[in-house]
Amino acid sequence: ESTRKELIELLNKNKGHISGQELSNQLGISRTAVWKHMNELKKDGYEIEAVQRKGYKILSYPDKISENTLRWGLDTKWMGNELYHYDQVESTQEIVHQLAKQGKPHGTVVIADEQVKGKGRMARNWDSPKGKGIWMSILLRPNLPPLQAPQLTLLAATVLAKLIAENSDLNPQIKWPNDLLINHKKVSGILTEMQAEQDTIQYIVLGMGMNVNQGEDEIPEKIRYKASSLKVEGGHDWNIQATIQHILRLFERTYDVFESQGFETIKKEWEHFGYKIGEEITISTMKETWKATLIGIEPDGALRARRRNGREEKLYSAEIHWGEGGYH
Ligand code: BTX
Repeated sequence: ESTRKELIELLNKNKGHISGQELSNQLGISRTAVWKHMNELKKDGYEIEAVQRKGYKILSYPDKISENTLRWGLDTKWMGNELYHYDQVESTQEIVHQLAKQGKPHGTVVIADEQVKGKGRMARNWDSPKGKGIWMSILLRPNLPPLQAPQLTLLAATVLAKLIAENSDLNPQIKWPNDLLINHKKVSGILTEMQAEQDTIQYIVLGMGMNVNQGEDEIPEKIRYKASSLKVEGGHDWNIQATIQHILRLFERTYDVFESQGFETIKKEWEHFGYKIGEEITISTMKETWKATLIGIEPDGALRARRRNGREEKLYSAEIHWGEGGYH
């Protein structure tokens, strides 16, 4: 198992072909053993080219997502340098919390094909069916005061919205603070969990869930009226593996901009995708529910809304809904 992993890594590192002899030297196994491993890889769906006197080269990876396939061609600086993939987990959030406590670095990523106890906010659940979406958590160790942590949620939402807008005709919108909607239905949610001590953030676990290839009947009936997937809205399947890599790249780039220039650039992008900006909605806080017009977000990421009596308020935590019967 570990030889196989090393073998894939060697093949990965090499842009051209790598000879059987070289592989046998580096791995400390016989050339026959190398050859046997190659056959195993082919059986698993790797397409491997063997050229006389030049050696082996991976032409393509199996469809099945794995740590190797995710790392292949991932040209990021810090995002996903440590990357873990699981077939099934309770929640990727919990795994990243554990990894954080073990001291894993900023940019550590955990991805699962399926979550059996996917978490939403406030102990709600997040439906994460096998192989149908992106269920991923990222460990961040930002140098920020805890009060600014919500900016990272907005940043993540902006990244996902940009990704969809750049790769389809769909029109993603961000519902403050953390939902991504297409045609008024939720396709993605973000869960930011913070471990802080007094005025420093120890770490943040940023969870992103995105419904990708569910057909309409694969979305739980209970939430079908308000939830959707990229496939349902766009009419075709997406390559989950490529999309994950794309998110990691775009996230890294956006985060680097955020780190060097502050929230201002992100704020503009967020507002470009902002849902119901300028429209009247209903806001619920712990204390009350009221009608308001959404104005936009503040330089620190808080929501700005205007009451019917004209008074403006700045909100750090609230639920927004609209239409009959509410929504969340
Ligand atoms: P949220 O609390 O805003 O949304 C949860 C609510 O959304 C649920 O109560 C339900 O009504 C609805 N819902 C549940 N599943 C889905 C779904 N697949 N698509 C659309 N609507 C749904 C949003 O919480 C934050 C979700 C974060 C999920 C990621 S996945 C990776 C990481 N691991 C983990 O356990 N959570 C995060």
